Amino acid sequence: MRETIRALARELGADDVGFAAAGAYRSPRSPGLETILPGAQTLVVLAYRELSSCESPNPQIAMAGRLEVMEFARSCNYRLARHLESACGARAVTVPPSYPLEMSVQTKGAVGDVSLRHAAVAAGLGAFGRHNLVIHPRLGTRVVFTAVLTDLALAGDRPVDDTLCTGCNRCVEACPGNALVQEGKTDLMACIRNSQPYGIGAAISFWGRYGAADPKDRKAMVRDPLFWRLYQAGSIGFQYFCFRCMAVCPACRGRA
Ligand code: B12
Repeated sequence: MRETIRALARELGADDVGFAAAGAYRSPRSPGLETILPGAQTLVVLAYRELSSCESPNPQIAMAGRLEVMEFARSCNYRLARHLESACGARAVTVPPSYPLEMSVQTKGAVGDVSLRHAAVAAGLGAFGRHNLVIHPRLGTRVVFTAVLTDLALAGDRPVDDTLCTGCNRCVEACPGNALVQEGKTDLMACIRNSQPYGIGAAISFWGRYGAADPKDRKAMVRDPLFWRLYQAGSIGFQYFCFRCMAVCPACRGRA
């Protein structure tokens, strides 16, 4: 059954598929899988190649590439989960590539209900690199993950044990926010400030200033490109303006 599921996911368009038994998924800061799907047994983790869009100096084009892969991956997630339910008699829930997320000041923004990096590592789809991203043995760092969580018990894949990161430090040097200086820990606020200039922080600050402004200044504020960007972000969702740590990573490039 494992190989049928793997073949279906590949047919749907996933570049790679791995299985992790629920017990092999270790993400200390994440909620237990049981709280997401009672009786959860297996994470089917899917990997998708990120396009060269992530190299584009044009932020709209770079983000469009991400939106495309997320839309594609979401559709595959749904189809795979449907198959697990209808053909295998299992219960299945989909794990989104990004939002919706639990969001609060305490979590410094947003925390995924399932850590897809830890899920990918547990499913044998890669290993952590210096940039705290997961490097896939063939796709390198340019890879986006999703998962389907199911109560179907399936054997897990073996974790990748070799170090895929070459330690070249290009990600650290290229990070415009200096968010990767400390090894093994991304400075989340430094990353977000730089990579999401029209994210929640910018919105809170804008609306705070708007509330305190007089009517004449308010008129000028809503004509400012900042407001137009914030408006657009409201319909797009999280919008990244930086892909540097992914784009500069030389690991496994050319093997895709
Ligand atoms: C929210 C989020 C962010 C937020 C984080 C905010 C926050 N408060 O956490 C911000 C905006 C910072 C962010 C940035 C980026 N993100 Co992001 N993000 C997510 C998201 C949606 C949830 C992450 C989360 O909450 N995890 C929960 C915590 C508990 O788990 P974790 O973050 O995976 O684990 C960390 C720690 O546990 C610790 N850790 C624990 N054990 C170990 C062991 C080792 C050896 C190491 C080194 C670290 C480590 O380090 C981990 C990595 O920082 C995930 C998707 C998902 N659902 O997982 C994508 C995701 C992690 N992001 C991704 C990407 C690509 C990015 C960016 C490159 C932005 C972009 N342009 O796409 C940057 C990279 C920053 C970096 N180099 O670290 C990809 C990573 C793919 C990959 N190849 O690994 C993911 C998996 C999305 C996806 N569907 O593929 N992200």
